[in-house]
Amino acid sequence: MEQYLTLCRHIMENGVEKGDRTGTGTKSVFGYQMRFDLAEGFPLLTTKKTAFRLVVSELLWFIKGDTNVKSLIEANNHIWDDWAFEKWVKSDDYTGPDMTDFGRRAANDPVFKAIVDEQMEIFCSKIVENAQFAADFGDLGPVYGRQWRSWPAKNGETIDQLQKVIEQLKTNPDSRRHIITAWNPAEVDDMALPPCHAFMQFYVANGKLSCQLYQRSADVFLGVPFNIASYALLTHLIAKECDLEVGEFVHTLGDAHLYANHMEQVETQLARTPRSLPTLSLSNEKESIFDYEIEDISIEGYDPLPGIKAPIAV
Ligand code: UFP
Repeated sequence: MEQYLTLCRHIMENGVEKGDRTGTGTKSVFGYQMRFDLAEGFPLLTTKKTAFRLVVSELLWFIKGDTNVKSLIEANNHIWDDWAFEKWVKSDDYTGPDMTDFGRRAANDPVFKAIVDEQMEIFCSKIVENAQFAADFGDLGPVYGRQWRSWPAKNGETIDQLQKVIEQLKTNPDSRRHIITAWNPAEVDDMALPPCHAFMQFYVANGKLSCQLYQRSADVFLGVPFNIASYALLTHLIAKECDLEVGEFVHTLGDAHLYANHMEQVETQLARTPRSLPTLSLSNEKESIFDYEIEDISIEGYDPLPGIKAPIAV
């Protein structure tokens, strides 16, 4: 995972200071590419403990076409909570303490953070216990799952991009049209967060499946380690279904940034030495990518350095 540390160093040294939507401030570069040979091991960051179980439950959630945080919360995955929570606290149904700009305020104020945490707990219990509340406030809009599996087409029909790509990889591997796009201009405004990992292409050569991702916006400290692992896993799952070996994951970034409040954490990480990569273990019983459950996917030989906490910019 030297590639990842090189990216962090590159932004530290060459990034320009740039304002951003969240008001946090970033150091940013535009246009950057990393390549990971998936045969060399599974690219899960070793210089910081990265929660692979969250990668798995989120990816399976995308693959199933789900866009509601309910099933993620039930899998004890809270990475999308903030975006659903934001919708709730901005609605007329919300009657608790003022949550304006809660992400940034919580990052700077531990007393306020405790109040946010309390409201978040209430929110998560309501999502799990109350189906109507989950329908009203758990859905993130037409995000990844919807675009991958049921992109709205003409006459009310939908396009299953993932299924189509898998079929094409099996029947016409040389095609240069193995594309899945989550960036749907007609629906971007209805999404809780417009897709960051927006456009992917698959490629088959010498019996190996490679994947390239275009990520328009990359929170390099918090988001990117997850994004790398997620697409590496997706490539493995599709390769297995198509009877191919894994090739490379090519990660192309648009606005690649380090948030101003992640700098110390990045320095900590850069002072660490990467360890050997883990390997992925997949259940042999699943025929199709659509049949996987969380327990079918695990990582072996993962011995990372300790986790490093950092505030997320909402
Ligand atoms: N972000 C990622 N990876 C993701 C994801 C979000 O890095 O998978 F969902 C970060 C990028 C950016 C923020 O810092 O979230 C999205 O903000 P914006 O829409 O303004 O680019």
